[in-house]
Amino acid sequence: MKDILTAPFMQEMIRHTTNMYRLGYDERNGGNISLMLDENEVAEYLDLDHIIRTIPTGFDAKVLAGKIFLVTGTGKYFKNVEVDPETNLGIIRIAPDGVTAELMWGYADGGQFTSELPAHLMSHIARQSVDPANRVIMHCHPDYTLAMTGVHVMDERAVTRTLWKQMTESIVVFPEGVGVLPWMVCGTNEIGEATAEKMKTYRIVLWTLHGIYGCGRTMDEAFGLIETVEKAAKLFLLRAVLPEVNTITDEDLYALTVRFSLNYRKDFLDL
Ligand code: 2HA
Ligand code: ZN
Repeated sequence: MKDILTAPFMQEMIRHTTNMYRLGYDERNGGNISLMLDENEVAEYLDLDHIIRTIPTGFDAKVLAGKIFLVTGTGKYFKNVEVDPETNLGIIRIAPDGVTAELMWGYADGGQFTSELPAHLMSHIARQSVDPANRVIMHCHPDYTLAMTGVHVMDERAVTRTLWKQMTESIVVFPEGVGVLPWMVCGTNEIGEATAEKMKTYRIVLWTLHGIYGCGRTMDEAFGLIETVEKAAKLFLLRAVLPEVNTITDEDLYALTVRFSLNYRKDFLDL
């Protein structure tokens, strides 16, 4: 067996949690990430028959039975993942009954996965239905995005248009736009279901006055979506109190969709 701390998926998780903490996206125990792992890859590092203990998932995730995830721990700080991955992260496999998670590694202090596991697993199910290659669900609390959700009309078309018009890259990175949820109690199946529903259409979902969800085939894709939204939200706030002199028009946005062959959200442009 190889040392799991050297596994590429582990290194990637450590790099992202560390980087996101340094960026200020994940204060205290804020944020959570789940990464779907390949069983054959995991088998190089762990005995697949060895289950440390079982933990209730909190809802029926039967369609994910047998799937293995590397997940950040509840109450754990992203800044500490680097120094103690085995306490702050865990590897779980969804049992055949769908309501049990089998702990295969980690949560070494007796802990468990993030309280947002329902939102993660439901989002994985939703993304798998539209993109079987999706492996990552990532949640965090970046400053400018949160500030924007407090001062902007939280309507998907309006928010998307504002983000698209802040900088040229926005529509190229998220041509489908961004999903939006009103303020809701977090850590519940309700917010999980609402997030997953949005994830069928969008790879980014904003939780008003809480944070952002991103997904992707890779950690880079999920993180890249989040940092691009965060940058556009920052530009929106930097420009908010200044007179507008130059703008990106709807015709300009359309020209970008042609140049980059984007499958964009047509009804979000006024042409
Ligand atoms: O894990 O971010 O939404 C802490 C949170 C809950
Ligand atoms: Zn959160």
